[in-house]
Amino acid sequence: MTITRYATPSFPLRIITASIGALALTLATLSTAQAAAEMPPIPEVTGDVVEGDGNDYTIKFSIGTTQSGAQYRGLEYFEDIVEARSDGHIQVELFHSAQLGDDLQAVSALQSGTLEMTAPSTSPLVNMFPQFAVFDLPFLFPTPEVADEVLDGEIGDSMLGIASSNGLVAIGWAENGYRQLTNSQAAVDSPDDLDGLKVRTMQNPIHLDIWRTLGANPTPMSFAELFTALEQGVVDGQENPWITIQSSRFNEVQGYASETNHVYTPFITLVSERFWNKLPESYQQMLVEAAQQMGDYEREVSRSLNDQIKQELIDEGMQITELTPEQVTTFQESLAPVYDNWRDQVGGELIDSIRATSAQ
Ligand code: TK8
Repeated sequence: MTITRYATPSFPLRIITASIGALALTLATLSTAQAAAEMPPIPEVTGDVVEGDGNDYTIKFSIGTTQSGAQYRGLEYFEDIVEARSDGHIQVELFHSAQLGDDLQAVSALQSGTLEMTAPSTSPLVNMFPQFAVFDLPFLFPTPEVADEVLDGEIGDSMLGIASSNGLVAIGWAENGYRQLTNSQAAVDSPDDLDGLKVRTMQNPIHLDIWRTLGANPTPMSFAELFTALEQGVVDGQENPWITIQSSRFNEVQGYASETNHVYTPFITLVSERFWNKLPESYQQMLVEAAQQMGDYEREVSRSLNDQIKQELIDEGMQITELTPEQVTTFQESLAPVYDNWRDQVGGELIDSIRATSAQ
């Protein structure tokens, strides 16, 4: 299913479109319109028109999250910037909800040159880029500001360099955000409540270790299969940021959530190297700037919506457990073995330098 983005998203137009489609599409469209109404407005495009090489280019940009999330909103800004600053010589086409493949499939499509851009979570890429594992360690980033300092500083820059290999060019960071646990069984406020709970994790060994250590029964799975797996009871629970929980409608099949904030996940903005090498340098530079602006804006959207969305989920009937500081400490202490298991592989110095950033 390809959804064309209208130049000026218009509510009535979307409704007309939806009425020919299925009810599910109507509901998705309505929730898009509602969520969009509360998002910080897409900024004006700044920066000059950039001279290219006279050729026209098309960027297909695919993501795994839905059209009503913060990530897609960021992509709309990216599209505005790139089309305006290339004076229309670069056209950007947006694809959401893993229409062109989940995180791993989209990355391999970049490598083979059949897709130009994607922005996956770092976690499923950890086999390719072991350095990304630092973002999977529990409770390492106490605030979004610490995450920003790491991503936008030397550590983040060096990781973009590392990820610019294997047919990929990494040009920026955005955020998926702090992850919260949801499940269909019962309220969770301590690791004891997790005993045997079947929890879907991202395809990542540290995440598996986290949930095993807490006593749950974790299963790695692509995000694209998750809603169905929850609906059919293949798994009891999953964990994702509030905005993803709402925009993927997980609350329709998950009655309970706990505000664990256990892991902060970035999105990394990737370009196919094959495509990159065709572009004149002026366009390459402009894409880097656009990715930076998209990342700043997307983080603003994601953060400004967090509390609002948590409240909306409560209003829609989800039972949300907020943990006391003591309960958070219990989770942190239970997860100490995960640090013992991974410290050497992830790099003790790296972990310590992030902790030092946090302490400032
Ligand atoms: C979207 C994924 C997703 C991630 C996951 O493509 O798999 O749970 O949090 O948002 O990257």
